[in-house]
Amino acid sequence: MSARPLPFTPWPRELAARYRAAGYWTDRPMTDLVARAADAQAPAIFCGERSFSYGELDRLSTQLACALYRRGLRGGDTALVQLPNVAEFYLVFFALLKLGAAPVNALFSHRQLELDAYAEQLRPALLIGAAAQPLFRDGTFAQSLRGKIPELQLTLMLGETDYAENLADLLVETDPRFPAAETANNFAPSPADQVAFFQLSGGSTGTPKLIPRTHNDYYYSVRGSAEICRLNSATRFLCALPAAHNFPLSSPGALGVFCAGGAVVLAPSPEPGHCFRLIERHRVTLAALVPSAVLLWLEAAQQAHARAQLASLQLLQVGGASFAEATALRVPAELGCRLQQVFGMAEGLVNYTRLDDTPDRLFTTQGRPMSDADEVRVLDGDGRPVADGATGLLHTRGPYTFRGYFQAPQQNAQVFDRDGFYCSGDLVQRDAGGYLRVVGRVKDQINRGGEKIAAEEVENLLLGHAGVTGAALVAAADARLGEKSCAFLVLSDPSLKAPALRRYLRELGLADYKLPDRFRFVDALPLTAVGKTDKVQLRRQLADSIA
Ligand code: AMP
Ligand code: DBH
Repeated sequence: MSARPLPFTPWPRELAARYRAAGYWTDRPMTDLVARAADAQAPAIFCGERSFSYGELDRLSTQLACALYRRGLRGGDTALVQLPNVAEFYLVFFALLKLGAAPVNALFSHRQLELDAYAEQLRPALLIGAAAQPLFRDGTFAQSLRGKIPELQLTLMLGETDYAENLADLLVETDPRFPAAETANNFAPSPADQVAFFQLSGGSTGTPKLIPRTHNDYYYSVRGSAEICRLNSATRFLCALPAAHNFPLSSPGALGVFCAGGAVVLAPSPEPGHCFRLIERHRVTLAALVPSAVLLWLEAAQQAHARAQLASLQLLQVGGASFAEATALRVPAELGCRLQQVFGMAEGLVNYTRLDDTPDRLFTTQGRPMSDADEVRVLDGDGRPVADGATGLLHTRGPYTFRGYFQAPQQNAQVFDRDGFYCSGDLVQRDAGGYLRVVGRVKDQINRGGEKIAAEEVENLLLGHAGVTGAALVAAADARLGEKSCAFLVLSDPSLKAPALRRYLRELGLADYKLPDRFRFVDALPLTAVGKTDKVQLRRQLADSIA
């Protein structure tokens, strides 16, 4: 039975042929990562007191795929998944890939609003959540989703609830009428040139966007990244950022580690106390952090005993937000490991400093593209290339950069140029060697310690409040997070105060990290010559008032 393929924007035929001929696209599904592991006995995942070998990862994900199949899930279906940093995240991911069902993995910090938006776009047949997430403590939200999404047939929760089957039970479920080996003959991964799963965009528009990623393109980004980072079977990777995020999933992330036969050590968060203990216990060699978490680690490593816990750590990758040179310099000196800067995006392109780069490049650039086939153009506002070293907008296309957001023709028309290059909205400078420096952005987004906030999404919600007549969300510099958010508001109800507005947003179901850190109440918002909110002026006002 062949599944109905999920819609996505394909690469042009000539480019696809070139990517295949060059060996970037291998036409193999990502399930090979577990189904064809070199050493089935080797450990793949450490999660609390549990560990899983490659063989177990393969067997349990097949078993789960069979249990889902028995419950009616089929290839071509989609799934909305929200799990914390636990082994089940990968078991579910591979189970769904084996079935040919495409998940979107929401971040654990996402709430109703984000999950609703993903569900409305994907129409999932399956919802997997965690009882530990406040949203799923009772069945209200799951039920409301079922009401809105008739396609939703099956809800599973990690942990005990009184309204859904426990995911853990399905992992060990056997049914003599449907042996796993036979059941598994009924399904297969989607073809490698089709959608494997959906990645999340940080976004700059009113609704969060989904990024279709194919087996071919994502698998290549993972393989290429693992090679650049020289991963091998001795690699022990600490996954302390949200497991679903593109960085710890694929740059090279957990999937890169599986590619190399190493092991992933899961941490619930980047909190240094716990992470340092895990590093010591599992002899972790590689970790990935956002800049704000590096500051916490540097602080903690001032203690000699804490610093000693890091002895096995060889490489610290830092990315997701701009990383100050002064902090970068402290990494080798104070954490005793090498630094790698990573500038990536869930849409595709990932840049790395290389392990043998000169200190100048290592500390002052965000690296160069992973692949020789990545095409990067740095253009001025009129679409003309700028000189090396000058600031311009990053445009890119390549073997693992997507060609269109899921069902978003208007947005796609804006962010892709005639040649199919994606404009990320980042302002960069490129040197003669192709190394990029990220110096700013034009997209209407706040990068709060690596967590991206689309200004328009929050502004629209604020404007939905009866007492608000004008709203603009802008970034304010912050020593710890890099940026925090400030909402400039024009009120029709002058009695409105910040706590009530925060409560209002939270009750709408907005993720906490998107709640404005500050509010400023003004008589009117400044306008540009064409009548748009003048955010440049608002940011300047804010900087002046803070200084
Ligand atoms: P997203 O689209 O949510 O995957 O976020 C990707 C964006 O994060 C990029 O377009 C950049 O704006 C930002 N970003 C990622 N890595 C870095 C970095 N190393 N330095 C500065 N900005 C970064
Ligand atoms: O911020 C990002 O989205 C990001 C950062 C580093 C990313 O997607 C990646 C590496 O792959």
